[in-house]
Amino acid sequence: DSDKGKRFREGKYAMFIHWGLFSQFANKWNGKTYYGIGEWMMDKNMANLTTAEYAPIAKEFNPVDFNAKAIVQLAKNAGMKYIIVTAKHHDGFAMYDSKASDFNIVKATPFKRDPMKELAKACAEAGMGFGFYYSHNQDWTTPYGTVFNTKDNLDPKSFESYFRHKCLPQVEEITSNYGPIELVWFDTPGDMKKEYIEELVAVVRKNQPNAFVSGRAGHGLGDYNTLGDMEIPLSNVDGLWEAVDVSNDAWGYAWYDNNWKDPKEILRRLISTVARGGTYMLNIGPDGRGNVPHQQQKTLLAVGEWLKRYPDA
Ligand code: FUL
Repeated sequence: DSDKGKRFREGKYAMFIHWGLFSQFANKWNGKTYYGIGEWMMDKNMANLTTAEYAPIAKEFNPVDFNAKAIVQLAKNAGMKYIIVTAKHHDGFAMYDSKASDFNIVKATPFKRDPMKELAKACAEAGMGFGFYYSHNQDWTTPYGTVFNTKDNLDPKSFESYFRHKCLPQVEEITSNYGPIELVWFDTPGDMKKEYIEELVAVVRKNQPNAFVSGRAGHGLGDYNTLGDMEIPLSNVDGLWEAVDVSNDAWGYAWYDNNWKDPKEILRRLISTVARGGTYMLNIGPDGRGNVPHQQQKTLLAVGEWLKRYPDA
């Protein structure tokens, strides 16, 4: 009965935050809207952008409305027990002050603040758990001249370089500089070799002995399993597991996405998950100015009101 993964095991309800450069695009580029998951904006099925086309938007990314305390308060009022936020998604852009890569929010944007520091602090003050999403395998941009891109460049030499100079040092950073964290949510391991993942997991164990590692780290090296994106199981699931879900249709902010689920539907999905022994992590997607869509806040708060009627549940 250790403290390891305690909030995951006992809390059962968490906030997921997808926020990054992609939020500034909001699924639109050069006047055209691309429908789909906005954090995949660079992908060939979306706007199909090169690094040279994608990266300059950093100069416009200035989320002055971002308010860490308000987000933590929202999570708290929603009944959630911890927050997992995108430190770096597949686009390779670090949402924190990274020494390992200048392609980050402090060095590459007019904003210049480290919002992850602010969130970590606000969480600590509010007794809210905190942790990071980190895309370890996919990184579609790199500051080292060559483009590491799992979709069309699987050169082992470039992967090794990306891993040594960016991925591993960044996982050191996010597990060393933000206080105690609940978990590191690695994602989409693809064909990544087991030895690499073992190294990453070792860094998490060394710096954060009480943190969980997500099942999507790969090669069965995580502490629990995550179901498919937006999947709520229709039958029982064994072991420690989690469902990850959205309140509209996507993770990252999309200007047009108003397909909001009714709070009752979210409650049904939350209850189905928890009743089968799982943990439910519900996403919010702040926009390019750092605002959480109004309807997303309303949904979370409505669910939170219902949960307050059952304080011991
Ligand atoms: C996926 C990612 O590729 C999506 O962009 C998103 O982050 C989701 C939670 O995991 O597999």
